[in-house]
Amino acid sequence: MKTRVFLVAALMLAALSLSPKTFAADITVSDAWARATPPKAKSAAAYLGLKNNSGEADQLIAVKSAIAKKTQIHRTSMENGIMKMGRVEGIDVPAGGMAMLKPGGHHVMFMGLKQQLKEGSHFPLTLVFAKAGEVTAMVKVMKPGGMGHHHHH
Ligand SMILES: [Cu+2]
Repeated sequence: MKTRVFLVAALMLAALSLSPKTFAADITVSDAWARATPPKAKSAAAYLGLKNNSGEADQLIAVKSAIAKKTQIHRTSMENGIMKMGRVEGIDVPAGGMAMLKPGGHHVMFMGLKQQLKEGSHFPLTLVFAKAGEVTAMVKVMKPGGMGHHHHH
């Protein structure tokens, strides 16, 4: 009898672990852009909007790209009037809601750039979500703007 109960439990677990795929959270990426860099820049940042079309909260948990040695999720914040930034574990995307990565807030950080980001070019960026899995977006490289400098700490 014990074996049968165990088997039923195992089947239920199997069904549960399949459900994230069956009911995949649908994430839409909008306006992905990065600022053009000077020829020998070591780092760059990208910004984008995330829309969660599902009824389940999701979270951006990792970012991947081929343009840099390291690609991380960062957040810029003001501390005693000084702009700082650091790595964050993830960004929540509420059910039916949005998350914005924009200058002065969350951004995707490329460290150890392998190539110059030239205005008008595009590169792929893979976003990894806790529930929706991997979503690849094309990032458009825009004119270097007048936004403030990034300071590493
Ligand atoms: Cu950063």
